[in-house]
Amino acid sequence: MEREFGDRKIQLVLGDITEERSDAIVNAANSSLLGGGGVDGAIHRAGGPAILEECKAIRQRCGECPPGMAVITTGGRLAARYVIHTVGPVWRGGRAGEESLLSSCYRNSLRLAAEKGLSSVAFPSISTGIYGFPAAKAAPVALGAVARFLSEEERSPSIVRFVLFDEGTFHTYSEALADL
Ligand code: AR6
Repeated sequence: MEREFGDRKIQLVLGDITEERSDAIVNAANSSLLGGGGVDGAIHRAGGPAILEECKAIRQRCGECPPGMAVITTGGRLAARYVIHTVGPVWRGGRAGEESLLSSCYRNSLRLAAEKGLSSVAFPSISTGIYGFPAAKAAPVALGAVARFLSEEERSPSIVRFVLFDEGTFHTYSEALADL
């Protein structure tokens, strides 16, 4: 499933993001940047200790990473050259600015990719696992933020791929992409 936005496109695939060959993959991290469960644990396991070392150095230099923000490190042993770590909002019922923070995650991650001149980036579905953001609400926010960035920013990556881990999430994103 894919949709074009000028000469850029958004693709949706079902799969494991640690196997992605995009220039960068995005991690759904937490503010500590020191690892966790879900996709975060899988990325650190697959990419090895070099990723955590850089995260620790960023922590020492800049402190915690607040929700909505993003930082970039090496991809370590991953096929992807970089990992962009972004911190999604914890779902608190929808009236605590969750949608706007989620949108910032995608925008700030893509801004880092654009600054590095990357041409492909892969995202998981940020916040819809342990952080409890309903996928049906997250999908249009995620896809809308990426589509806006691809349409408006001249130096944006040419391909953004969402690598979705389960069929339910893939289906939800497919419907939201068709409706965008
Ligand atoms: N590839 C792609 N997607 C995956 C993978 C994978 N290998 N593994 C899980 N997912 P979550 P969050 C999906 O919980 O909600 C961590 O402890 C998963 O099915 O990883 O943002 C962090 O340290 C779901 O659809 O991230 C934070 O503390 C999506 O990725 C907290 O979890 C996101 O689920 C962040 O929670």
